[in-house]
Amino acid sequence: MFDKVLIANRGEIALRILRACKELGIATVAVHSTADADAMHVKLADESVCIGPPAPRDSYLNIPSIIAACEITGADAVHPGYGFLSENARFAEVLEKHKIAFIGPTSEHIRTMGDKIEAKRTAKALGIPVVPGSEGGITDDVEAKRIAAGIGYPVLVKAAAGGGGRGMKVARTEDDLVEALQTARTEAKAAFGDDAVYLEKYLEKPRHIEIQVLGDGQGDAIHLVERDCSLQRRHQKVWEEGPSPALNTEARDRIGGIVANAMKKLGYRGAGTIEFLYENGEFYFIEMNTRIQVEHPVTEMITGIDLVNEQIKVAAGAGLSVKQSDVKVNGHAIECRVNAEHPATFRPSPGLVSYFHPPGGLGVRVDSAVYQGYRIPPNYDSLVAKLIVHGRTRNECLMRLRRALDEFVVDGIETTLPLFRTLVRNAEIQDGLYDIHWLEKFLKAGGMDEPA
Ligand code: MV4
Repeated sequence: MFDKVLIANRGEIALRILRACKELGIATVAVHSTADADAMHVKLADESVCIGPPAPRDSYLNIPSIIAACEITGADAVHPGYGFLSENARFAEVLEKHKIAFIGPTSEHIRTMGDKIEAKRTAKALGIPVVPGSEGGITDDVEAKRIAAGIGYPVLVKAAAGGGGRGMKVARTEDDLVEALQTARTEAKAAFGDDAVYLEKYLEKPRHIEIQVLGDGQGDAIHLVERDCSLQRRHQKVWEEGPSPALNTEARDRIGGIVANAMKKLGYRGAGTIEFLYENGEFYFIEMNTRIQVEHPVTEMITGIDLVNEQIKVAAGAGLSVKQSDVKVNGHAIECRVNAEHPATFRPSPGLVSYFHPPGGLGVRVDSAVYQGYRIPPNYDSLVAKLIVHGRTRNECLMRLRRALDEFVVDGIETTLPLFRTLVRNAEIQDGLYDIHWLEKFLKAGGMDEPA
């Protein structure tokens, strides 16, 4: 096992990783920017190193500074958390060269899944159902028209280097297509320095369902059922839950089995998420994330498995501590991402948290690095807290979530708590009847507007 882990992240996920390390008896090193000198992860770690100024590219994304922090402190492993360097293949490669363990998959698997065309090709070859589309990149318009005619309109043009929805264009006719290709290529080149694009059948009203996996890197892998992340705004997840209200046991076991087998064949190491669109009873692979995700506690609450603990163990060369037959769905969990934003306009609201009272009680978990008197810096994401609630049934979970949201007090800044108090009382949400467009339509229709 590792002696000392450097946590190359900040905020609640840095605390989450710290906790897993402490339970394993591993010493921790926090790294921080000058804006984060007062951050909770710095206070709780055994050691800390300042790695640069507030701008992420000068600190949390600065590979030489982080490697230097490893050398200075003698850390033998790095946990990248999510965001920042978590899916940077070069970072994983540099660590491999320095004989420092990267708590995540191989740099090769990160690179493959980072290229969306390559990821789709790989998924298909591993027996995972994919969205019908071009077999690879699209280079000329004539070929694009031929492929689109074969798929049938509407089609979606996506950037190979994209993900998270950037550089996507819908084409409903052949005329649209020429323009969509042009715009997508230009945007992809500007955003990612790579103008490769591909085509897919556009699914009109899918749900976003993702399967959690764990692999030991030696040919064993398991799935830990799904999370439904359909409730998003501008490609930012807002509410995640598991199991999905849209799946039955048969569909869950079928797709879970396919995914686990694929990860065994790939020899995948660590935690990963296979993202699907789900429409009319069918699953369509879109992307794979090769990191721990923000919403991982949903899975932890319904399976009882500590995902970060498993990540650390497999990175150290130990096997998984759970078998597929140990994975049982117990009840239901919902996560609300409480952001420092106005609940209707989503305008960021950083600043001093003058009062902070998180909820508690049976089935309530709050993952947060915020404390009373903490000043949320304007330089990073606006996550204040993840409220994760568990119940024996979805109804019990909703009931408990209503209570927990009413108990939660954050003063001094605006938060999205009022949005969740509205959502948890909405009939369609209560019935689990929502797709990937539900939340944006709800907001556009004035769902969060002040009464006149
Ligand atoms: C799609 C799609 C419809 N059809 N692909 C958006 C982010 C990226 N990860 C994939 N995305 C989508 N891909 C096909 N073939 C619709 C979306 C999409 C979406 C997906 C998941 C959650 C929210 C979304 C919001 C808008 C569009």
